[in-house]
Amino acid sequence: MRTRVGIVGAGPAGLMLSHLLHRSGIESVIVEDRSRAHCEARVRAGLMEQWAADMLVETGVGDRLRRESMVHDGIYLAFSGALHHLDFQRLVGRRVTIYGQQEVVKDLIARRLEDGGTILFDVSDVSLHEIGGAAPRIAFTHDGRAQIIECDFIAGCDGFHGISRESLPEGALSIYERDYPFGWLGIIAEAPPVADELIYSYHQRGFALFSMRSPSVVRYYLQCQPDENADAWSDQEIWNELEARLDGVRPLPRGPIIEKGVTPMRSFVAEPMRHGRLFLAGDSAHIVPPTGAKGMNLALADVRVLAHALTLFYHNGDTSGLDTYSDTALRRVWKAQRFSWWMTQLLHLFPDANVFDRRRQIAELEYLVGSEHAMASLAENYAGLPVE
Ligand code: FAS
Ligand code: PHB
Repeated sequence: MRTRVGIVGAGPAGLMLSHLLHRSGIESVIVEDRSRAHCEARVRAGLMEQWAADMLVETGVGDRLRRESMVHDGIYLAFSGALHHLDFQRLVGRRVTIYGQQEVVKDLIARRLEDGGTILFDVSDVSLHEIGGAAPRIAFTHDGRAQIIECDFIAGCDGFHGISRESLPEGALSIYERDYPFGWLGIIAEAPPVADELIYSYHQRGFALFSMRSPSVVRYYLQCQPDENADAWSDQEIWNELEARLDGVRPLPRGPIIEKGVTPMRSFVAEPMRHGRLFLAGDSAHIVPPTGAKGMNLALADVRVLAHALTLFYHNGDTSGLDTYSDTALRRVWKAQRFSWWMTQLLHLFPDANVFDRRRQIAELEYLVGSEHAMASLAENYAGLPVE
């Protein structure tokens, strides 16, 4: 097979890149090692920065988002038994959108296929070749047959555990990382929301987060051990613990828990994000702890820059965008890394923390909800810094 841009991975990064390239008349092929059903059912992100939701609408894949998403003016912080609202709309004139990542994936897959795009699901044995040369290739097996995609460029959008980053030679990458001594036990439940917007709770029993997916489906997270066994928790125990940590909030409306799982917490950046004809985008190059709700938004920001760079190249023979892609993407990545680390260290209990650290966290939260400037800084980072 021959195409212009070979894309590995049908997550938000790969699908949005293929969609944006199509709008510029640039052909691409996506290879994905899971089934369509699996990609469309995978529960992940839930919060979109304003520019990201606007991009879906402006590029013609926002009809369902507009009908079914929830737009929030801000978030709540809960600590010391009280709830504090941060009004992003008032503070920085921006809002956030609640729309499940799997809904974004569903909309993009449907649109790519409607537009005649090629997405090969259920591939295996994917490997990359000649990424340093003029004619990179993607080798893989599909329908039991070995196949090759010859292309001009490869976009590695295959997530943290993908093969793109792994396919780089020893020493090609500088790695910056921090693992956190805790994880998140996340649930999806069929129950009405306990509040009209998200609640981030600092509590001496550990962090808790209330989020939602619709007026009848809620998402909660509990700080837990990094190797916590989600199945060891009964639904009752989860609801009781959530109620304890979300004190200051009215009793939680309970309902059947339909999905639960534990997410590790890490900060990770691999630099540079370009190697010859291979461009890394999204979780294949960087991971943030989900406390700042930045993961999917960063993936979309990367491919917005990459699509623009490839359009400059194919339309004007101008390589400046490709040559500056890594630096441009990493400027936003590091700001999101700082914000996500800051939200994580502010709201979680660290095993080695002492009473001084706990009082300092409370003092920082009290400063935050008492200062317009501090709230505005959180608001602009959370709702999304301006895209370049
Ligand atoms: P993805 O991992 O989504 O997609 C990569 C794709 O590549 C997958 O479909 C995978 O199957 C495929 N693939 C992997 N290896 C392959 C191979 N060898 N060959 C072919 N295909 C391959 N982010 C937020 O912004 N807000 C949140 O609220 C939020 N909550 C989160 C909650 C949880 C529980 C988790 C785990 C993450 C959360 N994130 C959140 C982060 C998350 O959304 C990621 O940042 C996002 O999925 C990144 O998108 P991609 O880079 O496209 O990678
Ligand atoms: C979610 O809705 O899944 C969600 C929201 C905010 C976060 C993390 C996850 O910080």
